[in-house]
Amino acid sequence: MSQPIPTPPSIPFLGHVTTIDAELPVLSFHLLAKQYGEIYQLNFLGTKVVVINSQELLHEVSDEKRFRKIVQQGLNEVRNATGDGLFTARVPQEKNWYIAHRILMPSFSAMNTRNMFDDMVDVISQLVLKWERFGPYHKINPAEDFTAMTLEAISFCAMSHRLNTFYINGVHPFARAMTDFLIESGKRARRPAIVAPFMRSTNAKYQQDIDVLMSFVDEIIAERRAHPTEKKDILNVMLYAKDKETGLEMTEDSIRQNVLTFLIAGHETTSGMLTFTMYYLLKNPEAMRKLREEVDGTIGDRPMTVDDVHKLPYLIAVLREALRLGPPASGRGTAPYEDITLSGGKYAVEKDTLILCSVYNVHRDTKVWGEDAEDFKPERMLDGKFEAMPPDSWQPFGYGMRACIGRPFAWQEAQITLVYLMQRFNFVMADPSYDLHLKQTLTIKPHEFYIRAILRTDKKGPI
Ligand code: MNH
Repeated sequence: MSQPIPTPPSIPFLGHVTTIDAELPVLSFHLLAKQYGEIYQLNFLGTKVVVINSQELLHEVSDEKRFRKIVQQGLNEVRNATGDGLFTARVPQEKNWYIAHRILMPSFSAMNTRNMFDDMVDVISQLVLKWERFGPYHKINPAEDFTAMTLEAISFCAMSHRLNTFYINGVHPFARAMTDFLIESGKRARRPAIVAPFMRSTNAKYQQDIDVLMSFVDEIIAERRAHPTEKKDILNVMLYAKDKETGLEMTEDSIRQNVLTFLIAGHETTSGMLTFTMYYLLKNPEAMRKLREEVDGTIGDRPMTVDDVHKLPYLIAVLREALRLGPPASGRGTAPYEDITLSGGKYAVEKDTLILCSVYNVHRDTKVWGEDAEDFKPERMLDGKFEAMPPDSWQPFGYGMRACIGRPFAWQEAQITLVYLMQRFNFVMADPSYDLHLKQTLTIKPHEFYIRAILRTDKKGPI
């Protein structure tokens, strides 16, 4: 016999809307997991949500025969701009996903990402130069600067379009509109439908932000149509490639929605990963020292090449461990096609029920990661230990056919960035007493975290 899924007390109509912190849902989900364990059930304005928090349960629902990705809540609102683009498409219903997926997968392969190495270095050098020029007394906001860099990288490497984020004052208008759009998308999902129409100025601002985003996208596409290039970048693939299975090209709308999808999905997450990495390295000087030693020993002063990417096991362990404790995409939604039970018949879940997989919590499952799960220890990702973990213990890039298409891109970009930074700088926290707190939009990243970058005098590094 199945037993009821634990559920916290709730209030009529709103259900658990007020149980979950509006600014930091991830933290509420985490605290509830500490109280209720591996599974609990919530109700948002009448919609049932089952939250799962353990590796065992995540492994159980990581099964494409029985479950598919669900675009719900904040992500559903993101569709107001990205429609049935890759990230927000409803599959299997929306056929554009299959066409775009088949056309674009090869462009994001590890092989093709290697071809973007020089363009990535171009962008990363701009960040390095900025930090060098501002000098050791300048308080750096790494989340902001990494966001500028990752946005520039996806725009330049995938679409050969320079936003020149490093050469304008403050945050780029596109990035600003995107952040506001994502935050408001999240809030909309929590607002009762009868309230929404009365939020006139909020709704007007929301539409304005969407217009800013779309007009940038249209500009990028128009520029390419006006000045065609031979370069086989991702924009050209979107504009001219045919799907081998159907012979169809991507529609104009599908191209716009996917350009925007890449700009959104391609930068928030990667900058979050880099910011978390910087935080955990600064909190763990021994890990920082080992990373520096590896970079000095393997690459030293010479410029990094694309082949170095495979020669830095400690660096990879650092990134994996940072993604474990700070997974920028802290959860994903899935649902069963049929009525099912979980945990060997223990819990019954009706078909189409939204299951929120809390990757943030699974990454802290003491059953698989041990009692020191909260500690940053890259060593647990080394020497085959990572590969020997139970399946789906670590899932920062999602699962199955809906998993991240940009993983090789993000991975290579982060590796080059860390190497370049280690070669040139020593880092300190601007406020040594800083302890991690988070900011959540669609993704999570360290909030109000500042550092200083001090040029190394022991080694020059390549100019
Ligand atoms: Mn990415 C899907 C995490 C970098 C483009 N990405 C996903 C999903 C996760 C994810 C998790 C699955 C979400 C879900 O199940 O609802 N992504 C990341 C992380 C990083 C990242 C942690 C960096 C670190 N992503 C990137 C980059 C790009 C990108 C870089 C683009 C260049 N991601 C996507 C796209 C999808 C996606 C597109 C949707 C794939 C699909 O469903 O077809």
